Amino acid sequence: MKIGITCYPSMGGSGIIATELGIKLAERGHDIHFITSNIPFRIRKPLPNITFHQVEVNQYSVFQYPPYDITLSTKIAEVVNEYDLDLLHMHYAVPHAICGILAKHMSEKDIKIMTTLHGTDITVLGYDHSLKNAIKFGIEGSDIVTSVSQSLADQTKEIIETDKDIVPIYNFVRENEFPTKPTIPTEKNEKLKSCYGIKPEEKVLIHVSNFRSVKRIDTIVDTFAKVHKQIPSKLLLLGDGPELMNVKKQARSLNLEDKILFLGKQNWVSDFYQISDIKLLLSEKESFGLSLLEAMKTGVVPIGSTAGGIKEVIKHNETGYIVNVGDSEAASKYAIELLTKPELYKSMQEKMLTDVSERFSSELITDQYEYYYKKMLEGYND
Ligand code: GMT
Repeated sequence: MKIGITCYPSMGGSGIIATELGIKLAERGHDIHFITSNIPFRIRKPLPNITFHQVEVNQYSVFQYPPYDITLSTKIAEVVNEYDLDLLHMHYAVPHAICGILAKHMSEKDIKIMTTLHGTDITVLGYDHSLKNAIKFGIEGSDIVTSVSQSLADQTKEIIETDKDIVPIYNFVRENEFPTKPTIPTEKNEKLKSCYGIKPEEKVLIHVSNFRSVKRIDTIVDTFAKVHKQIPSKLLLLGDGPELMNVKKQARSLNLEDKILFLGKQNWVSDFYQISDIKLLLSEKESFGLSLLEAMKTGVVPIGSTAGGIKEVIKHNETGYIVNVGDSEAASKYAIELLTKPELYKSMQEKMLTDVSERFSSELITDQYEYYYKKMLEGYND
């Protein structure tokens, strides 16, 4: 198939999934055309069957706001015609689903459109009155709509007030990108720990995000403060965003500045998971939590919150733990239990690795997308 993919190409999870899916599909022989504002950051080298088409927004001085949406739609229509694409896969409802529909009208082809909803496009932007109707239009005008969890599908129907069928297809990681860490500490991992001033006997907790308020990093720091009182440990915080300064302030007020390592944005997080013991994701909104899956595939046991799709990724008491939003008491209790009972940690880790390979394998998820592409081309939903 000849497939056009549009996504935000920077570091967010939606762009990562769009890119990883494009790579998997290209490996299966499909012709993949990324139509984006930049080369997606996970594409590190030229790959057969992948072409990148850059959307360059006109900065004409009359424009108070550069018209990304219009330029993108025009570019998509051009690529559809030039390469005779079979379908478009738009990631993130705003504005991409709407641009897909606009491009279809501009092109000479009755092209099929799949839209994948990723989370904040619904759970944050869906509450914005100035966008809600446009999101509904994008969803209802797409041939197939998928969401990254059942929870997001349910929330979409409620928030956007639509009866459109929404097919949940979980996120995945490409297995080679997140190798499972060896059970015995390796020289390489010990060296990395020492580079960051982490002593061999110290346990490592990790959180990776865009530091927005929905991530509730305050609860992560509170959890760590409680763990640190009982266990020699460090907390790795990877990422950057609006809450960073508040988190630093909180760390200072708890006298934990030298125990919490603020590592900023990192392109390749896999190495940090290799040296981590526990992954924390305690958000108040989270449609899936791709970073959970990345950690779990590496063998890092997760503690998540009850928000959105996290409950679908972690099986409480089996493959990790789930706590209420804001409950640092419960999160620290579970973390201490895991870090002081190696047998418990090991058995949970084993179940987690099996579950990840069974429910979230890159082959399984790519099969699901391929299945719905084919259905769409056969006229499903006409
Ligand atoms: O976390 C964000 O706000 C970024 C957003 C994105 O577009 O990258 O993440 C959303 O999509 C990811 C990929 O499907 C999901 O794993 C994240 O859970 C989701 N974020 C939220 O729902 C808050």
